[in-house]
Amino acid sequence: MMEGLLFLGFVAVISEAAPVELYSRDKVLRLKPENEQHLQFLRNVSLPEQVDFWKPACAELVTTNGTVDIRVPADWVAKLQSELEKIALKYEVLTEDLQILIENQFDQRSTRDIHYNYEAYHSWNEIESWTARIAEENPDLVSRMEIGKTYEGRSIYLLWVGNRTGAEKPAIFMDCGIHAREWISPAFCQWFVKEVVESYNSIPLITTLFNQLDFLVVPVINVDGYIYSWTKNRLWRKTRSKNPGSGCVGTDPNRNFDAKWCTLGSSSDPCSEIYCGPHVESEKEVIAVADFIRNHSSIIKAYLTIHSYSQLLLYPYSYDNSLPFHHKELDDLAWNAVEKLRSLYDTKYTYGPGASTIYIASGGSDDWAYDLGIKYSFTFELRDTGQYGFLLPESQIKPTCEETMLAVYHITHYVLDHLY
Ligand code: 0X9
Ligand code: ZN
Ligand code: ZN
Repeated sequence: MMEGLLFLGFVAVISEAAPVELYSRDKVLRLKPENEQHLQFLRNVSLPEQVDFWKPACAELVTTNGTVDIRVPADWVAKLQSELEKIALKYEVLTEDLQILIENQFDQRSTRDIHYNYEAYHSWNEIESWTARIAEENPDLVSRMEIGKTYEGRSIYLLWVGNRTGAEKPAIFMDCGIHAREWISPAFCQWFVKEVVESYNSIPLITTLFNQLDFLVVPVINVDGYIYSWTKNRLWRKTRSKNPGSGCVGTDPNRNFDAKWCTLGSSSDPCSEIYCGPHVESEKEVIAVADFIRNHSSIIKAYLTIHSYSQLLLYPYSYDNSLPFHHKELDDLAWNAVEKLRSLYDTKYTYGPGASTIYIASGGSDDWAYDLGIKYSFTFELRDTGQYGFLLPESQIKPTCEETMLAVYHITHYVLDHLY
């Protein structure tokens, strides 16, 4: 049976081709707006419709204190470059040909070994069968449950990881794959579960840890979007729900939570990358996660949500500039966590409240979880800082996951020492 499963997995892998050529000769530019005129330009019609914002995800979120990464369609590059020069808006070219970068990522996918390969990105089929297998192979430590279905009817799984002591234990909730194109995120959730399972049996410290708490891990929330990013458009972000009366598809799940929903830093335009949806929790994927957390809020002591890219560790609030009641404690904890992370490969993270560290954006899961009463609520933005962006090469999966583990373990130990 096992052999059969693995073989099927293999067949599925080799039949996966790179998505259609949407991005031939498109460039990714990093802009450095320095004044109001620059911001005006970026928010303005002088940008072609098809330009998309990588970081931040939308023109409305651009500020003067940061940089902006945008994708520019091939036939617009020359025109845009001359306009940028006219107003002296400085930029650098991050990517010369986006399609080549995308195709390289598909071509260079490492070959599977007989065991599961944690240093490769995996399709949803592979991840789904992995969730079944890891639970099957570790019946004492991992159980899989379905917490809901996606818009297109697929299962959203949660892995309940922890030694069954019989007693009710505090838990840390972690989700990955809210945004479809951030592939390193599901890869981290898989790495995390693997690491925990392996070290449970070999490292006494970890054994003790798992007698005291559980991890609740959702490897991919936005399954429909994730599949779409594998098959149709590598840079898809949102869900795949249809918007009545609009040709544009999808809602940004991280603008759809009940946290000052659809106010600042989100859009009511279904065509926007940061569309908040028709109402709070309109997305089945968001309901699934929010319902699960509400139903287990007495045991969930920390909420971690994994995104990419930018190398940030964010705590509330993002919905406005106010600071959470526990901001001093969260700030210290974040500082220590990024120090641990940096100790391995010297990867530098910035940390702080979302609004002042990245941008104001309402309707996010971290703010919602915090306001529900989960004190330790963090958003991770994993590697890199823009060289590859969402197209982080597979060769960076291992170091990224290893260093991130240190931060997550640090938070875990802290939470255990500060139960509330
Ligand atoms: O904008 C987001 O949703 C996150 N960045 S990403 O590039 N991965 O899309 C940041 C989320 C920070 N938290 C909130 N805005 N609540
Ligand atoms: Zn609805
Ligand atoms: Zn994201």
